[in-house]
Amino acid sequence: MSSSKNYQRILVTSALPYANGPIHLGHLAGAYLPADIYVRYQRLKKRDVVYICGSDEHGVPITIAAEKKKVSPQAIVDEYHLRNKEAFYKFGMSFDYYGRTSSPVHHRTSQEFFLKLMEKGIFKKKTEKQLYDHQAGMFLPDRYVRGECPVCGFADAYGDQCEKCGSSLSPTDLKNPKSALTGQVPELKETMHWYIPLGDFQQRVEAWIASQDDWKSNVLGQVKSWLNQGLADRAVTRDLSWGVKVPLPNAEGKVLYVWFDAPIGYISATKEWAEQLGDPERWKTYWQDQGTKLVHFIGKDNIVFHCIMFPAMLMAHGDYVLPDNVPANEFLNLEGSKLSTSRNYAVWLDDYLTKFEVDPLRYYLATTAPETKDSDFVWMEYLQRNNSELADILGNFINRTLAFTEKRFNGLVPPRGATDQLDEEMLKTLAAAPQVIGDAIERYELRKAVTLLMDVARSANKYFNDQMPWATIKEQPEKCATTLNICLNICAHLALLMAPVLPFSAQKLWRMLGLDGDVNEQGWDDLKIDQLPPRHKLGDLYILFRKMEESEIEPEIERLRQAKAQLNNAPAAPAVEESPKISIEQFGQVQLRVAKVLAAEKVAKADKLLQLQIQIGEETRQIVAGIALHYQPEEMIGKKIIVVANLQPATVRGIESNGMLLAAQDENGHFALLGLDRDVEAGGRAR
Ligand code: B3M
Ligand code: ZN
Repeated sequence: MSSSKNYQRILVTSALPYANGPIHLGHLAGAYLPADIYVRYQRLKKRDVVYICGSDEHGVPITIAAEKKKVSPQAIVDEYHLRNKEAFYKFGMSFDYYGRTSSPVHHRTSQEFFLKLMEKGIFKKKTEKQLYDHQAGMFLPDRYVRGECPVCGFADAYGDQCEKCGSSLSPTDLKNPKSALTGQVPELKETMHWYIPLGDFQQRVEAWIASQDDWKSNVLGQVKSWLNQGLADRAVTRDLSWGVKVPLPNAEGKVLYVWFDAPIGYISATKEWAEQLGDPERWKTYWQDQGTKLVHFIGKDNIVFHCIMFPAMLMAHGDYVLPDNVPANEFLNLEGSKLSTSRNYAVWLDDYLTKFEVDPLRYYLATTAPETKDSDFVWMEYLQRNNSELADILGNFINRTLAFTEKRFNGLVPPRGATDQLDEEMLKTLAAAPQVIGDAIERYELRKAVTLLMDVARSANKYFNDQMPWATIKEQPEKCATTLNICLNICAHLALLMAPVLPFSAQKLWRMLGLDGDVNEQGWDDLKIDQLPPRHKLGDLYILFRKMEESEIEPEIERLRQAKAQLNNAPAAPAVEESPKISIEQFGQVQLRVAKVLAAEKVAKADKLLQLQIQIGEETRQIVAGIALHYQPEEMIGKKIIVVANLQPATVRGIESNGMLLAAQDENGHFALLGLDRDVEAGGRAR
């Protein structure tokens, strides 16, 4: 294992997805596929590895989803727990155990954890005023309140977190809070809760973080900025009816905060796994013996909980190991826009699986994993990667090798004779591949690992071309036999090397090579260069990676385009190619000018309109602009904007408008004014 510590076993977790909706590609690319590739590799390395995941079934995200659908929280989690578990397995996620936080073992485990911390005197009990919705008759924790983020000003932040800037918040931090249930402005009411004083752990967490020299910089960056702000008390209980009950008398109506119980879900799921094995104490080795390498795979929005809050809880408890690494990923966008579950702008895994194959998706997601920055899922790229890499490089090499053997050697592995320089080079590349690919996986660099895998297939194709077996078969049959012997053994190696990323195709290839058993149970370093001995009989030949047609993905692209258009509340912007081209002269007829806003006011009875007085050079004029939902009159004054100055005058709501300002719209329909990146006099021409 690359980490300098001497570990004897590995415990891998993927974030427990909320069982309040289906799994989409963003989830897979962040916390699931990377973990699965890592775990599959570790199993092939014959390491003792356990992979844990499960449904997060508590918290406000669940109850809000239930309220929306007008069903009970239990009904919501029952539905999505099963649905997500099934979709994950179809996608090849090789969890050793997929638990759920509604299980009795989990409730007991998190209550015991809470009591232990309480007995150790860790918690502070505080009575504070919290937001209360009289109409709904309940307190409004976490996502039950929305309002303006005090850090970045985002208008629609949640009571527990701002999705825009990532800040972790308390409901009372929000400006202009509104109840997510009734839309009412909440009132303040006193309530008592248990708090973990994270400040008491600041030094220990800091020292622990400082000793992590192999963590990803995006993770360390976030953690350090949290630590720099200073850690505050954080409530670990909530006034809610859904969740793990606070195990104390006089705690009616109080449950554990979901971010207190959910990470303990990793522990309870490991307990259930051990029980299922018939070795109920076994979980302890994984959680309590310092020889365990604990790795949490998560998305970036969960960093603070996995790198500060949960470690502090584990430190406070005292019996547990701390994570060795938290290789959090950034976000995956979709066709250039942010994924959004609530707005149905996503590709859902279970829907994908009804139409397409698993491995091409695993491959494309691995090549575009948002390891160091946000990345983008683009259907056309998915198709190209499938066709030009999986089919044309990897698939092609396998197919030409097997087809040639079938035709010229009756499907029997030919013997290897004397080798030349090209043969030796190829064999050397092949012998080195497990180590270089493995090192990349150990470092959580999966994009790199996949590139290295494809490089082996590229070299193999080049080797095939350079050795020209179709020509040597006539004059140098022995050389031809040697070439094919090597190519076939490359195929056996490729099956193994691709197994972590492409487990289904790897196994198909294993069969096509006439090999028994499961490629996923081989040893990463055990394949011999003569894995396929002379006269070994190959299996039946199939096409491993089918080329896809654009027509197959067009409906998907169209659906997303429409979803985007709906978000904008306007017809879809037509693709640029669809508009007729104009000449530079035609464009020159449009007079674009820099203008300075002198005055601005709202237009009565037209909530979208602002009436602006603008200055263009010496001239002052008036325009009416539909930006009032996004800009306040005060903030417009003094701004330099770009206007179309020679537009025919128009009358809007009885007000004359002499020109038009330019603004762009994002996927949520919000305007951004076009401006200047350095100051230019009002009147200046833009072109
Ligand atoms: N359910 C948040 C999420 O799905 C949360 C993760 C829990 S991991 C212990 O983003
Ligand atoms: Zn914010």
